[in-house]
Amino acid sequence: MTAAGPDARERPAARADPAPRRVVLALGSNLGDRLANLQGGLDFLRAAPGLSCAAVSPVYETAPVGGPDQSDYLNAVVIVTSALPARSILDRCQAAEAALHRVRTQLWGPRTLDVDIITIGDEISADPELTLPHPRAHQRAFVLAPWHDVEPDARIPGRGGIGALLAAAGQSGVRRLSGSRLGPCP
Ligand code: A4P
Ligand code: MG
Repeated sequence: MTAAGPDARERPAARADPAPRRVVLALGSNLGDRLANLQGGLDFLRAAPGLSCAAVSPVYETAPVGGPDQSDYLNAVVIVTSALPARSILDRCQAAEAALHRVRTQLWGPRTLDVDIITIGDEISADPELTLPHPRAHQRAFVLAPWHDVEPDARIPGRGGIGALLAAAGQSGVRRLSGSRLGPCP
């Protein structure tokens, strides 16, 4: 009997590593040095175990949507691949926010860094701790416009193609910053 023989054949399929999925992350900042905060978030996510950076969008300056009176945001979208379960991906996003000294005082209030998970492959979840796809992303030009720049044919499960969603949302209040870019990624 060889070491790899019967043991290998009997190994249950469930032990196989799950296939990596495409994960779309939306980064936003409207406190402090906004561009440095987005770059810090990207650097943190690139270094996080289990995440591989696949693409990063241009940076947009965007008028705040909802929440209290607050200053304009910089927003960008980062696409990573990961075989991690959704909850572990959320943990890494929240660790990135904490590393950038995010303080939660007010829902939808100003923040040094917000990292929202927009989609994880085709996963659907109604869990308030991690709702997938993100429940408001399909209406938000500050997510759709940067995402569309790097993945024009992408879709939000249950909502449709992001080109049509962006056309419906309109682009008022969002402006691509030609002079500011994040990088590198991958
Ligand atoms: N949570 C549930 N689903 C998710 C998900 N898909 N991704 C939970 C990330 N988190 C998710 O989030 C509150 C809770 O949502 C978390 O505990 C998490 O478990 P939070 O980041 O603590 O608070 P928040 O960001 O103030 O709330 P929320 O509901 O995530 O707000 P949004 O929808 O992110 O809106 N305007 C412009 N121009 N640009 C912006 O980036 N962002 C917001 C925040 C409002 N207006 C904006 C922007
Ligand atoms: Mg958030």
